[in-house]
Formats: sequence, C-alpha cells, structure tokens
Amino acid sequence: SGDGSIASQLNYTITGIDAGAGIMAATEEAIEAYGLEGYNLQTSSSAAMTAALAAAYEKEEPIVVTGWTPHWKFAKYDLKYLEDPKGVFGAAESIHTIARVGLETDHPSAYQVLDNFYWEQADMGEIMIAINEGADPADAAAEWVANNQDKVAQWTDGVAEVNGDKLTLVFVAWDSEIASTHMIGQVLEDIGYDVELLSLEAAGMWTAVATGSADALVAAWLPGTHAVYYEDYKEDFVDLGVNLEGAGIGLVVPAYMDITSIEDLNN
Ligand code: PBE
Repeated sequence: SGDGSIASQLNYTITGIDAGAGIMAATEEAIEAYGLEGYNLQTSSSAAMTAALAAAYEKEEPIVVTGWTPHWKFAKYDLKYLEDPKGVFGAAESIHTIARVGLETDHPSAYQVLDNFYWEQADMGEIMIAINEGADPADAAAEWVANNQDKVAQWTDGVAEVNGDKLTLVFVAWDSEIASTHMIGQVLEDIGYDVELLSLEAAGMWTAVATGSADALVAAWLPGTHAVYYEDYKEDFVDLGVNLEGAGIGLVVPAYMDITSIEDLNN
C-alpha cells in the first residue's frame, strides 16, 4: 500500500532504541529540523533495533535506524549514514570514563586503571562481533583481555592489587557499552576487585555515578550525545577523559536504499 514515496515505503517509521539514549533526542531534533513530522520514531532497544535491521536487510526492504559507530552492524551489513547537512547529529565525538567523587581516595587502584583506560575502535569491535556471533559478553571480554595483555599492562602498570574490594560499574545495554564495560570489569577483577556490572537506563546510569551509588561508567558520549546528562551533573562527578575516539551517531540505512541524505526521507 502507500503512494510509493520513500516515506510510505518506510511506513513513516524510524526504528529507534531506548528512550533515554542521546541519539533518540537527536533524532527528535532531526525530525523537526528536516520537517519529518509525518514520521514516527519508534522507541525500542538496541537489540530490537538490530533485529529489525537484520529482518529488513534479509529481504532487501527499506528501513532507517538510529545508528552509531563503533557498532558491529557496519561489519556485518553494507550500510550508510544519511548525510546530515544541518549538522543535527554533530561531529565525531569521544567516549569518556566518568568516576564518582571520592573514588580516587576510596579505591585508588581502580581509579588509576580507569584513568589509564584507552583503546581503539578495532579493539571494541572484536568484542562486539564476538558477542554478536553468540559469545557471552563476559566470555568475549575475558578472551579479549587474555589476548591483549600488552594493552592491559599499560593500564595496570604500577597499580597495586587489591583483595576483593567491591566496585560497581554502571552501563546501558547498548552493544558498544556492553563490550567496553565487560572488558574493563574483567581487567579490574584481574587486579583483585569484586566487580558488579549494573545495566540501567541512560539517566539512571548518570545519576548512579553522580550520587555515588555506583563507582564509574565508561559509556559517556561527549560532547554531544550525552550533553544533557553531563550538564545536569557536571559538579557531581570526575571526568577521567577519553577512552575511545571517533565515535558518532546518525540515521543509518542499508546501502541498497537509493537515498543519500536525511532530506531524502521527505521524498
Ligand atoms: N548510543 C550508544 C548511545 C551512546 C552509546 C549512541 C546508542 C546514546 O546515548 O545514544
């Protein structure tokens, strides 16, 4: 049914993820900026979004999703970001590590490792792809840690081991953050911490560290995607800086779709 337009082929739907994700707010802004008010941004989850993408891709059907880099979907499928001439989704950004106030005094070893933590997109990609191929996240993270002791050694160099001190890391179940959080959790376990990984909504993740109920997160997308959360709490946490560079968000479609820009969604 429909009139054959791009919008009708897409059932006037942009397939989104969890409501608290920064990319959802950015997409609402894009809907306004590009006059896409006829579209419905569907709230779901990372897992439901990638399932919808897989189903559409298999049948070469049109679909537009809220997408981000790094993400395994670009290795698995031939996809493209829609051009964003109005710059709503911002330029490349970085993922930061954020600690609670007082972590340095209470758990200096963990603080030091978290402060040292820095890796490349290909590193995160290895874990994400292993998980996508069916590995348990903890197993995929442990395997990466075992195979990359040279990198881990740079983060743990000179750091004193501990004896079962409890730590809580918070994250959101985004594929990229499932990978990074399990990895750094494993590194902290290996120097003696008893690490709990707690999956929350985006706002809850930031609140937990800002109120001190959790120790740290490695999932802060800045300066754009998590700007609202960052501004809300900026007096109440310690920004340990970048752990990964070259991240980005946008609207993503399969390469077989004959459109190149967000503006084309109006056609
Ligand atoms: N993401 C992945 C998140 C940050 C990490 C792009 C889906 C977001 O808040 O949009």
